[in-house]
Amino acid sequence: MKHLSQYFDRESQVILMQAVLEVVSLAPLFTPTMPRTGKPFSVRMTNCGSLGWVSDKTAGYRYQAAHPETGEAWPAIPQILLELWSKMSGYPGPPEACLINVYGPDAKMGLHRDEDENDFSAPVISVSLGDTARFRIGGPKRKDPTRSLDLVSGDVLLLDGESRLAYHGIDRIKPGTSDLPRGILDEAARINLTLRRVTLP
Ligand code: MD6
Ligand code: FE
Repeated sequence: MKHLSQYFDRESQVILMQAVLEVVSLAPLFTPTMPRTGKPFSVRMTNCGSLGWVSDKTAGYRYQAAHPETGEAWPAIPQILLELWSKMSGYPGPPEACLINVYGPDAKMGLHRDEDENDFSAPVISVSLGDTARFRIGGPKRKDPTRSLDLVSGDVLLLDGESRLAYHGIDRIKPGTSDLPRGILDEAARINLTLRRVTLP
């Protein structure tokens, strides 16, 4: 795992937030639900890229080319994120999916692995914006010991190699820890962007 503390400066964070707002205006946030139980996530989501990650009660976790509510194609991945991927990924092809997770002050994300992709040789790269989050990461088994770190606005996290399939999650948000303007997303305490390659090149 690579944790690049404050990789994006304030100016770049503002550019990223504006890009997120533009994506959200074209591809509205939706609330995914858990496979089988239909329990709603506490995080709201949208995507950009040729594929987007979605989940619902009947069809479960998957990638698809269309927004689950509007049926429209996802907007393009912003240039600044394509540049991050080409600098950091070491992967011979562009990312296909950028999942946008929007956390309110009480939202969390349970321990999970990013394992819905067909190509695990590509890293998963994330960018955090807004309030600080307590991130937990363990090993390849759910019961492996974990350690925690804070993800601060502007941080980049890269999971590759052994960490690519490690269990991880967000225990809690620390509300009010960032003054980054959220624009129309005024209820958004924190936003996390994850860039992923889904299919083999
Ligand atoms: C989050 N992040 O930071 C949740 N997954 O809100 C993730 O689930 C994640 O940050 C894979 C790689 C990097 C991540
Ligand atoms: Fe993840």
